[in-house]
Amino acid sequence: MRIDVLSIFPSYFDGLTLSLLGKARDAGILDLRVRDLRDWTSDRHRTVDDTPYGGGAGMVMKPEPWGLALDEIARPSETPAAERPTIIFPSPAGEVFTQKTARELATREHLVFGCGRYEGIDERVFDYAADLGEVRLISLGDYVLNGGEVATMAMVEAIGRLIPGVVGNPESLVEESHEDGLLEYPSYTKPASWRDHSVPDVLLSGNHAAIDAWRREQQLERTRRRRPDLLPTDQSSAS
Ligand code: JFH
Repeated sequence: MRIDVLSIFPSYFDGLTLSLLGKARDAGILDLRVRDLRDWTSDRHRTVDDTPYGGGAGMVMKPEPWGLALDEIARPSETPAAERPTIIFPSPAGEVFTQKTARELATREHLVFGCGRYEGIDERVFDYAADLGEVRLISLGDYVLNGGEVATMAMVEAIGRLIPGVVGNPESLVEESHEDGLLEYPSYTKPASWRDHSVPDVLLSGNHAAIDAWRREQQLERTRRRRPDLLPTDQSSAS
């Protein structure tokens, strides 16, 4: 998979090139390229923002650098049968990113992430990008960040670990693929007693049927308490 990131703060992404995703890159599974949007400016100040038409607070990202960058990065590939890229713009006004989104995006050959700053990007950039590929505006969650970089890092990490050969232990991904939409059961390791807190006896019993039943019960209980929105409602499980 190829992932291009466009940002005015490319050094934000230095952390992504470490550890898990670094291994995928070394193995040639993931080609991650982070580019500075200002490389597509031509004025002395490398300007990427301007005042909003219609007034209002803050600045908006100008379309021209985005257009030139997308022409170079998202243009149709030299490879004849290659897929068009999926072009993702993190946005507080986008569809919410979930594990389902990550699984879907992990099947794509080429992702381009456009990281906005200020109050966002001139709307025409999204229209133009739709001529080059599939455009997705995606929100990391219902809170406002200062720009698209942190959202892009979270998405690249969530997508990257789903690419075959990226996660060290493929068994953990097999387990996730059988996911039931419940929260995880609690995990413990040695010692069996620590600072007056002991590991539940059932986990030391060697009774695997009892362990499976206990874990399932824990998942249900934790989901009911912390994330009741994840449980099927009478409505969604009716008929
Ligand atoms: C981003 C920013 C918009 C104005 C609510 C009402 C008015 C500040 C680019 C993603 C998620 C982001 C995100 C993604 C890209 C950009 C800052 C945008 C407004 C806010 C103020 C610029 C933020 N999940 N949260 N935030 N900003 N809006």
